[in-house]
This record gives sequence, C-alpha cells and structure tokens, in this order.
Amino acid sequence: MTIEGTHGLWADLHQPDLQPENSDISVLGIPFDGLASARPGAAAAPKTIRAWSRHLTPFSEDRTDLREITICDLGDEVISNPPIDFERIKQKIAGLPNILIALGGDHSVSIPLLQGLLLRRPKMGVLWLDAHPDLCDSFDGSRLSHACVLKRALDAGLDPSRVCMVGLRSWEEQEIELIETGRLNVYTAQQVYDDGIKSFLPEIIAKLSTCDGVYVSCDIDALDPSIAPGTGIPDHGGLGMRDILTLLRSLPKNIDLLGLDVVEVAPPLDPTDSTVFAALKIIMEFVGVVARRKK
Ligand SMILES: [Mn+2]
Repeated sequence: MTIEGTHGLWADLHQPDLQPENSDISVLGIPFDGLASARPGAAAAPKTIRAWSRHLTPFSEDRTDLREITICDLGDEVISNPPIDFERIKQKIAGLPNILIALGGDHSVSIPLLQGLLLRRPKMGVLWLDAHPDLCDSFDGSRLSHACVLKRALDAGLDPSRVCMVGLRSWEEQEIELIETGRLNVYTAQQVYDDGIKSFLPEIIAKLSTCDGVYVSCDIDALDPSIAPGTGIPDHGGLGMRDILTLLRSLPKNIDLLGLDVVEVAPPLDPTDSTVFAALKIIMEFVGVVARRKK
C-alpha cells in the first residue's frame, strides 16, 4: 500500500539525518505476529501506522507544537528466530540513549523491550494498558507467547509493585493467583468504568513516582473493540480513548518517561483502519506529553 501524505513521516518530525544520540525519540517497528495465539495480522501494523502518520498534523490536541521534538525512525527489526532475535533487540534497547516508541507486532515483541529497559533501569515502573495481564508462564507451548509478556518481565527482575495495570478484563486460570496475591496494582476496565479514570490517578502516579523511569506498554485491545476492532482477540467492555489519553497526559514531569509500545494492531482485521488511527492517536499524544516536558 502506498499512501501519499500531506505531511512527512511522523507528521514531519522524522528527519533522515537524525541518530538516536541527537533526537528525542527513536521509533522501532517489529513487524512480527508469530507468537499470537489467534488471528495474526499485527505484522502489518508498523508499515500501515507509518503510512498514515504522514496524514497527521504536528500538533497535539492542546495545540502543543510537536516540532519541538525530533524523531529518529530506526526502521524495522525482522524476527525469524524469536529467541535469537529477541536477544539482539534486548541489547539494542539496553543501549538506546533516548525515548523509545515501538510498533508491534503481537505483544510478544515487548518481551525484549522490557528486558532491555530493565538492564538500564532496574527500578523501572510499567504502565500496562491491556485487556489481558499476560502473566502465563507458558502458553500454547511457548514461554515467549504474547500471553507470557509480563511474566517474562517479572522473571527479569521487574518489581510487581512498580506495575500499574489498567483495563484488565480477561484471565487465564494460571494468571489468577498472581493477580490476586502478586503485589501488582490492578485497575480493571470495570473499575475504570464505574469510578472514572481520574479517581485512580493519584494512586497510579504515587506508585510510578517511586520508580527510576516508567515505560508504557499499550496493547490496543485495552480499548473497547467498538473503537479498535482490528486486533487478534477483541474483548468487549474495554477502556475509552479518553481514559488512555487522560492517563498519559497526567503523568507528571518528575516521572522519567522511558518509552511506549503499541502492540496487537492488526490492520487486515479492520478495513476501516480505525484501529490504526487509534494507535496513532495514542502515539502522537504521547509525543505531545514529551514535547510539553521539553518546554
Ligand atoms: Mn491483550
């Protein structure tokens, strides 16, 4: 697919001569859906998300000029042998000098991202936006499945009390004990609907403020499927877009932002491309948060 844009890549924020060392944000695509348990399609996301990024303006909702920010798009990491390729990505992320925006892929691609960031920031916090906790030790015969992502991060040393999970609403039996007794901070989609995201912000911010950096992992299925239907396992009763944007916008300056991934966007499953635009909304408003901090 070729989409002619009215702007350049990443709404003009990408420039070809940039390196991670002299830019604010690095973008990395990981077009891989080989560890999704149902309905692949997320491998097509990086290409489609980038293509439509050329149609966005360089302003966030509150009219922050995003051109304060430079984005270095590093292109795609190809996965042909997950254990080997994940190790390479982990090392690359561990050495990254700026803020990461990663484009999945199924959620398994976040395994090396989280592991790599933990090498840099052992007391890292994670804001986990997802319908699912991904706490299975093994799933479908694989310990690298997209259902095992957070479990692998805990194994790598991520402190569960530094994890805030928002939007949860679907559980495997093997995950329930960790959810109920594992010191993770859980805010279900039902709680957010009943009490509003703002009622949980003070607690979430307090937890994340004790960390030496915060990473946001956003499975697009955190959103309700009426907003983002193009994903492998849609689960109804999900978050609204405003819930996620309010969360991102509320992260205070004293929280060092390490990056964001947006995963499980499956363009072939959504002929309207609404799911791709939902991903872009989250990405560009995250850029807005970074831009406001730079002022
Ligand atoms: Mn999920």
